[in-house]
Order: sequence, then structure tokens, then C-alpha cells
Amino acid sequence: MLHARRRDAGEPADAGTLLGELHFGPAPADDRAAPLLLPLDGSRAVADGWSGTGPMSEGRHGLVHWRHDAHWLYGSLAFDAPVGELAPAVERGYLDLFEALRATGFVHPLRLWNYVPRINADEGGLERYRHFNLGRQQAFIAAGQAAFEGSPAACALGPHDGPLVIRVLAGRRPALPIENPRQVSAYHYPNQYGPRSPTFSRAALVDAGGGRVMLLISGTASIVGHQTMHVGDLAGQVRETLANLEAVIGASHRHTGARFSLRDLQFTVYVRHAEDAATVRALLVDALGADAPAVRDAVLLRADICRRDLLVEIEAQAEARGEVLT
Ligand code: 3EB
Repeated sequence: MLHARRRDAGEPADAGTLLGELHFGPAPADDRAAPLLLPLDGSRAVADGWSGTGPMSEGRHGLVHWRHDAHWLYGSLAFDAPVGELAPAVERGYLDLFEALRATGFVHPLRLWNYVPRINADEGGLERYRHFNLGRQQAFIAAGQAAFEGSPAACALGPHDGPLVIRVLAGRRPALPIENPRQVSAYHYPNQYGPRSPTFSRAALVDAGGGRVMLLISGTASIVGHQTMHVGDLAGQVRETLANLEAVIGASHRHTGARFSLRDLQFTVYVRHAEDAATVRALLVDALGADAPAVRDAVLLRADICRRDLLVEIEAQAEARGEVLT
């Protein structure tokens, strides 16, 4: 069985069954693959952990450090991406990752977290996020991974500094990909957003075992069709982002008997300008109520978002009783 748990950094981890965790706030010294993302507006330092049922195996493959039980694998890698070599470095990193998945038998990436330092900076006339997309898509295709329909849920954020970090949750069976009917699939974005499209699905439905389903929603922003909406308007962007999350939940309900609701999701909220954090929190309170678990347990983090005109992005996940329908 797969479990997700967000804990305060001060509480103990589920040491025996932990597959891996991602720290927001100060990370343990031995975690080389920790993105530099700091909690905002009173958000506590947390660790988002994934646990299985054990017994656990642990190992390395190239740059990738992984832990798995019989059913699930969590992996991470970190590397420098020198100026002019971002795309090939990302391609090599992802190829290492896919080799690690193949060698361990967890060939299906379900959810990917990408942290690309200075993601909006220009390098040789192309934004670093677009270089990243080039290397990522090339690796997916070269490794025979689904690069379009069926690609994993993901997010891509930009810390100010640090190494490029990739984290993965993988399984032995594929997730069921979910798209957002209000948005063009990211893997079909037109080339005005870069020479290669982003490689991710809007969400993944995962049979977590024990009669439970996990809904893993990718980074979600104020995009309708393929266009950014409400440029320069923080409140409009938050509203549109929540409408998109609602649309993804609705789409997921056509593929599972499990029922999810916006106010019960676990939110991770990325805010481009630290000074917007209190406003973003107030807008979430207005929309969902201060007592909604999504608001109460939300973590707000400072990060650049992969379009310069996006001010906020929310990723979310939830677990409910039910089964995934095909
Ligand atoms: C978007 O909808 C916003 O490149 O992996 C969201 C989630 C975004 C994942 C990625 C990018 C990614 O296009 C950006």
C-alpha cells in the first residue's frame, strides 16, 4: 500500500516504511537532492513523505538514489546544469532515471517533481525552462517512455539557486492519466512555448492498494486552452487556478468511483513574489474557507513558475476509498 504524509519537520518520519520525502525548509545535510524552496507566510517547514509497506531496498544507479518496497519506488537525483549544457544535462539525468527504473522493475513513473534553478532565465536566446523541455522530451522518447498521452503527472519550479533536482514516484503498473477539459494538453502545446512541448499529464490516478485511490494533480496554473489568463492579476490567477483544479477533479471522477473535493486536497502553493504570499492565502480562505483542509494544511513556497507571466501555481493530491476504472 502507498501512503502519502505531510509532516512537520519537527515530527518523526515513518522510518521503517519511508520510501522518500521532500523537505520544504531546511533539509537534512545528507539530502543532496533538496531544492532550495523556503516556506512563506507562516507556512511551517514540512516534509512530504511517501511510504510503502516494506521490506525496503535501497540503492544507486548513476546519479539516482532510490528506495523501494515490493510495489513502489521513490528516487531522486541532483546535478549541475552548466550554461549552454542544460538540455543535454537534463537528457542524461532523465536517461539515468529511466535506467534506474528499468533495472529495479519500477518502469512506470507516476509523478515527477522538477526543480530547475533560474527557470525563467534566458540562455543563448532560449528560456532555461524551454531547454529543460527539450532535454526531458528527448529522454522520454529515447527511453521508450510515454512522452505525450500517458506521461506522468509533474511539476516544474524554479528556485533561485542550487542544483537541478528531479524526484520521482514510480510503480510497477501505469497510472491512469487525466487531462483537463479546459486546457490543451501540455504535451500538445503549440511551439510558441518552445521547440519541444512539456512532458506531463494534468493528473494521475493511482491504485494505492487496500481499496484506495490517489489523485496526483500536476502543477496547475491560470492557463485556459494554452494561454495564460489574468496577466498581472493575482486574484484572477488564483481563481482560474482553482477552476482548473476543480475541472481536473471532475475529469478524474469519470475514471474512478472514489470522490475527491477541492477543499480536501493537500495543496502545495508556489508563489513567484514572496510579498504576494499573504494575499494568496487570503484568496484561498475567501474561496474555500479557513477551515478547509486544503487551506489549513497548505504550504506556500517561493518559486519561479515556468511562464514568466504566471504568479502562482498549485499542485495537489488526495487519497480516497475506491478503485480506478479503465
Ligand atoms: C502549465 O500548465 C504550467 O513542465 O513539468 C505545470 C506542471 C507546468 C508541470 C512541467 C509545467 C510542468 O503549463 C506549468
